[in-house]
Amino acid sequence: MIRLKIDGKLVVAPEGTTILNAALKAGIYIPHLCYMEMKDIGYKNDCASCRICVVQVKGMNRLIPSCSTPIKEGMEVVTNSSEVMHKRRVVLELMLSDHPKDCLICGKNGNCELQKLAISFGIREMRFAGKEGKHDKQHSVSITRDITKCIMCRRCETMCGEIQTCGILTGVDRGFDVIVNTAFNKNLLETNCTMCGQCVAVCPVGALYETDNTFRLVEDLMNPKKKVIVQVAPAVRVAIGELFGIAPGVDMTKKLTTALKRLGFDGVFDTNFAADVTIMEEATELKERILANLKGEKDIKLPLFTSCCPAWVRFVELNYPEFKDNLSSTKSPQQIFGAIAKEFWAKEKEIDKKDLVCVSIMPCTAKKYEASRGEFTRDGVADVDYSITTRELGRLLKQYNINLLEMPDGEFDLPLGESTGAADIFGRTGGVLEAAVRTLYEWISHGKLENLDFVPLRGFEEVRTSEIEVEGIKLRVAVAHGLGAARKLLEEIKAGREYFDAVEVMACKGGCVGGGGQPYHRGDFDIVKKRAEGLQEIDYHKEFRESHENPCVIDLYETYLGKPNGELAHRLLHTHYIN
Ligand code: HC1
Ligand code: SF4
Repeated sequence: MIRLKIDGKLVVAPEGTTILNAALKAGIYIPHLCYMEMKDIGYKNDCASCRICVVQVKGMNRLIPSCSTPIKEGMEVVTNSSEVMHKRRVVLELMLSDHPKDCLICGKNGNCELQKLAISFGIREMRFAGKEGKHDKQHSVSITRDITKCIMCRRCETMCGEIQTCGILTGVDRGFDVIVNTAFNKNLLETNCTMCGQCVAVCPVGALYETDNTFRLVEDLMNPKKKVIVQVAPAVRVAIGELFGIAPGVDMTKKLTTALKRLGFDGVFDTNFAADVTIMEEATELKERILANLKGEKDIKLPLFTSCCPAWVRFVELNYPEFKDNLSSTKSPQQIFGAIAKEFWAKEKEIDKKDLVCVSIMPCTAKKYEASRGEFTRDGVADVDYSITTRELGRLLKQYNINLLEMPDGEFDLPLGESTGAADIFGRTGGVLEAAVRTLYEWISHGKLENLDFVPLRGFEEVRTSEIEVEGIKLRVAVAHGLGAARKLLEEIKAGREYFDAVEVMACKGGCVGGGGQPYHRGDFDIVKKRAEGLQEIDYHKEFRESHENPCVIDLYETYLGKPNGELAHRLLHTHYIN
């Protein structure tokens, strides 16, 4: 352990700790901007580019960045001398000198870390005349880039390059024009970007944010010719409360359903219903492939990869096309919901599907892209018209003066609002596979599973593997979260060093609870973990915890769909992949 003094206070911290972390641990706040670290997922951005965190160290004749300087025995650090304060202010003023001043209409207005610093330093004048950048705003269906706002903190570059291993964003140009950009300033959609939105999740300013669909939704809600229905993803319910001051992980389902009805939706449904349907289809696919493989049939594509995460699907399509037939052909719950709503529910209610608007609320930016994919359109009508993120929904509720906390408890509408605990855990890493295994086990054994908790599939190790035995068949399964972890796993499988029957991948760390459209966690991964625990609690308390026990799903198959993966089910609920 190292002993040092920070602002006169004795601090003891392990060797290798930075001054910034030692100070923060000791309750001494040093403002910082570019630095971000999430130990649980191996994310560390300490390029020391912003210099907001400078401090004075006795015996050194210059100020040093506390985020990248390790502590030393006997060090004496001052974090708040007038010299430090003056330098920090100048650094901030220089940063602001070439930063656009359109805060009122910025995508991060109210959430911007630079804005917060400017407020706390009381900046009122621009003393330095900088030159604003030359780049235009660039829209994609999922993410908008306003790169003149880039402050070169490089958090997005670290996230995209080191955690997601996509390497889409990198520092380019010089002087006032320096920014993090795509190669040749290409639109994200023209690159191998997966739309995961993890760069958005860490961007401290308005350089990266979700492409907003709330205006479109308001227009649809006030159009008397339209019926507008909504589905809510599993991970949203344990995070939306954060936007109203509630702790992460608290289940807001009941209040949320009332709030959505007050917004004016004609039907308030649950993506979880469709997640249960996904399991009916995906477990069928998995069972068919495993049994065919055991019979020695040729060219059976195993492992089966889950395909409900659109960023993961795009990652495979663009980087590993040789694995595209390993992806389950079952559509994601978002898309299955849309298909059932437009084909089944609309007919039941005698609504022309052209007049039905299906909106999804997702923790994810890639879901916007998924909804827009051509494969999910029939007769010129999209299954899901568009998706809005948890953050967008929070903004919308506030605009409508709907305080989520004051809402009386409500329920989802039936039948597309009924769900099992297996569907809730879709929103955390490992949950889709656990849900599939619960059903698969009972289908193969024709018995009742005593213990529904497949604990080895849980947790936050980047790759988790397990062996499950059913009726003498040994199944080897794996879970990965984060695209870098997925890449490692794919390389092992490709090289023949690993074999699995089924693999779940979610592009975001922690699964959808850590999605790019969730309330900002500001580098605190415990928030993501608490949301995952919240979903687990919901699962524990559900009346049914296996997808094939969902009474409304059973009814849908009996009265409409027929057999899982049968003719109609296949036509409506399955898809194919490009490349
Ligand atoms: Fe997800 Fe899924 S779990 S992908 O993480 O399979 O976004 O929450 O809605 O579609 O159900 C996201 C979450 C979500 C789908 C489901
Ligand atoms: Fe990289 Fe994901 Fe951002 Fe695309 S959305 S640039 S893949 S982090």
